Amino acid sequence: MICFLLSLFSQIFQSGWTGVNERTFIAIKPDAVQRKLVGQIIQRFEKKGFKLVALKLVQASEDLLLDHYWDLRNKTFFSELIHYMRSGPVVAMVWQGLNVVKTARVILGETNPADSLPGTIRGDYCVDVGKNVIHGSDSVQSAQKEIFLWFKHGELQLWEHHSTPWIY
Ligand code: DAT
Ligand code: MG
Repeated sequence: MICFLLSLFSQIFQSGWTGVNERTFIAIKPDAVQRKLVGQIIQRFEKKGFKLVALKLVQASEDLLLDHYWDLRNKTFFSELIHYMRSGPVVAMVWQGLNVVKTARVILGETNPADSLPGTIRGDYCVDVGKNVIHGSDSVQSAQKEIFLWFKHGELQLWEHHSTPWIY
């Protein structure tokens, strides 16, 4: 119990940092994995200057997805969304950097690809809101919850980005 509380505190504390240590949860969805878009999507975050602190290929369980999308449980598309997210592996990632939560949402584009500008991931790679290739946390608080849901404490890497002084 004490170990669990210490682990929980440590996770929340680390992922709750702001400034250059802000973190967000990004998931490349099953359609993008199938369509071989993983490399191009990761490259956009790397080129921007954000730091990758965790990455894994996951076949998400129904329980994990119910927790992840709990706020949407009463939406008409909810069961379709869970089915889609279980249709293949997902690339789960944590990215870190200044304003990463907000900036990642800009990089993603709007929820509906039809509203997403060219140059954004959803604007460039998809057409259907039900297959919109990528997830990004919508707030620092959601990011904390989602990182805790998808990753164990030891799966987040603390490392120094050699180009940090050239980015900040
Ligand atoms: P976002 O993923 O941009 O944060 P969201 O949290 O409102 O958007 O919804 C989660 C996912 O649910 C979204 O990426 C795609 C799906 N979705 C949202 N609105 C939908 C709709 N009207 N029809 C079908 N799927 C929808
Ligand atoms: Mg959302």
